[in-house]
Amino acid sequence: MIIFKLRNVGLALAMVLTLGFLAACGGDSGGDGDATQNWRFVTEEVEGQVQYVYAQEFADRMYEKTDGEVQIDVYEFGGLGEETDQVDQLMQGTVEMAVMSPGFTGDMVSEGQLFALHFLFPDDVATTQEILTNSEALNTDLRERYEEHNISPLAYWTEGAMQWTSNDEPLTSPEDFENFQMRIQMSPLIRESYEAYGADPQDMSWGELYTALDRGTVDGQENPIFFIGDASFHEVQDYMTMSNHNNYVAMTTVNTEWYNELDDDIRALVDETTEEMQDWIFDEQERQNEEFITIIEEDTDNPTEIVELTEEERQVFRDIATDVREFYRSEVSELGGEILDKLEEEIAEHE
Ligand code: 6CS
Repeated sequence: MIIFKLRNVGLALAMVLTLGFLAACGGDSGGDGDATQNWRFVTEEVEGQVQYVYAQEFADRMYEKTDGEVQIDVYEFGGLGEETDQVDQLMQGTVEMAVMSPGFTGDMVSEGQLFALHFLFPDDVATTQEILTNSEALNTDLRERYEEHNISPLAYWTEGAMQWTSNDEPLTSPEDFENFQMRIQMSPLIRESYEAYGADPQDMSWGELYTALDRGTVDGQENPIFFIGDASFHEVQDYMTMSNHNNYVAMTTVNTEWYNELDDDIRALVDETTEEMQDWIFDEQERQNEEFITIIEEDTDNPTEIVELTEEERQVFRDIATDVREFYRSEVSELGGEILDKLEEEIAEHE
């Protein structure tokens, strides 16, 4: 088990500063005399990748703002298990914070599956980030649905537009998806989205994906460019189709009970930091996605042909994907698509 702990250096200093901080902010130490707060923040990615650096930056900011009172240990993917284990850990409160992909909560929070809908958000990633940050449908209505499961999404943010990878031929039309073994996250609506194109989706953790692509257990997958490059999926795939069919959305989540019981001043700092991080992580994902397109292009040992979909080709997929929204409304949503309706109105205001 690999656990990355941050800022062990300085812990002693933090302990000394703790009493002073608590006096200043009026907080308490739970009456146990141990004033330092140690939180666990688990991510689905490894060191250097977008989710991990998000958690690291978050931890640094909280440490500074509280003069060392709050120390957050950041765990990379695999440190505490796979993605679905991490969802359980957050719900149970074994970890306090998590960066979570809605795709791994699909069986539990049906409404959260709306992020699986292709061509829902604008093509412009910055506009998508603005919607994710300000949407009432997501930040109030969807949050309430997650809170029924003891998960509070404090923010939603993009890790970039997703692209498809494949072998043999690029994915440019629904015909190319006929019987295509598409790796997906565990969400019934992601499955439906790819079945609508004619594919044969298979869910698995990304930890198994490189080997599965290499052995041909699955034929292809979707992810933002930085992740395709950093996880080396391009090494075992011949084509990357620039489909921009969806954004990879991540959520900054906390255990609801734990969060509600936080000292007011500390909770305000968590909220303030979450808000500040929206612009920071947008720039970071952009930087990493730009960096990795060059890395993939220049990797002559593992050549990847990059294919841009035309607007006409995208329109064929968009038409099919639009029908999947009706499936979400009638078969997936427990609210008849109420949250999706509101989100669509908010998106329309931006277009
Ligand atoms: O494909 C996945 O499952 C992984 N992709 C990203 C961009 N982050 C973590 C996630 O588990």
